[in-house]
Amino acid sequence: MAYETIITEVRESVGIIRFNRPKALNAINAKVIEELGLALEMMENDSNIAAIVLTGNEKAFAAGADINEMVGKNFVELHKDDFIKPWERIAECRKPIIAAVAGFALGGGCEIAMMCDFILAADNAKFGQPEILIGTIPGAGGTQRLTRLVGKSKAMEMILTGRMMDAKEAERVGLVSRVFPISEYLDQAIKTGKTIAGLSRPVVVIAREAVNSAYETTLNEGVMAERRLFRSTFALEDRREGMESFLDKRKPQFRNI
Ligand code: DAK
Repeated sequence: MAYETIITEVRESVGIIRFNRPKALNAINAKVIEELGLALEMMENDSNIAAIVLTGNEKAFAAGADINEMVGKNFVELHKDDFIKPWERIAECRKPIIAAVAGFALGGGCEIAMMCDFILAADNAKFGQPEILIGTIPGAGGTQRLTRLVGKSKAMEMILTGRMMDAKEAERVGLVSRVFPISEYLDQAIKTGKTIAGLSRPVVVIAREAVNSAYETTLNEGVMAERRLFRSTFALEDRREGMESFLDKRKPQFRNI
């Protein structure tokens, strides 16, 4: 399918979605969100795809929501249009999704990266929630996800000042899982996607659900949920194959059942 604002590609079992508004540093307008939703839907329904990489270009992952589109909006319109719902689509993705970030990931760009399962960054990446500098606050989960990821002090400082964080700092505080040279970050993200794609798909789904429950529950509830999910892997042939192949000293042949 041809899109206007994104480019999609499939490499083996990894779907790749690139933001493609380079002149506007990949600023995210309604069309981007619409097309991103369609591409995710298509990749979720494609049984050849087991993991997704979401990326931009070397200058920008995305420099935020498109300010041209937001400038004329008023309170009633935002309420009426339910502006937030289509953005949350990324957080609801049913397959593992990796953000591969180079350059600017600001405002809504940073928020979209944080909706992904994890973030791999290039060494030139810059993260920030600069909404305060244009008279507003994060609106796509930034005050919540950034705070959970990096803690109150760092999140509050960034959100109150609009300061950008470089890749090194982002890795140190846990916003980013790994940093690579700019020449490697995308290949590394795709390679990571392929690694995940080579594992048992139902077990990957169960593992994601267990980690994600850490955001929504008390520790005790989360540990109980993990226990139930752990037990559920014992209903899978892939669990038996994984353990037996280890004991047989051979590579597992997962069949996703
Ligand atoms: N929107 C529109 N255009 C943008 C843009 C943006 N966010 N960011 C950059 N551009 C455009 C610039 O206007 C410029 O266009 P031309 O003048 O060439 O036509 C072009 O990209 C290149 O930008 P610069 O000339 O400024 O490039 P520099 O390298 O000098 O600076 C920069 C790069 C990233 C530091 C700077 O462009 C910048 O500060 N950009 C704005 C960053 C920002 O404020 N981002 C936060 C936007 S607010 C919600 C969902 C999401 C959101 C809210 C609610 N709901 C679902 C409820 C999100 C809000 C936001 O993200």
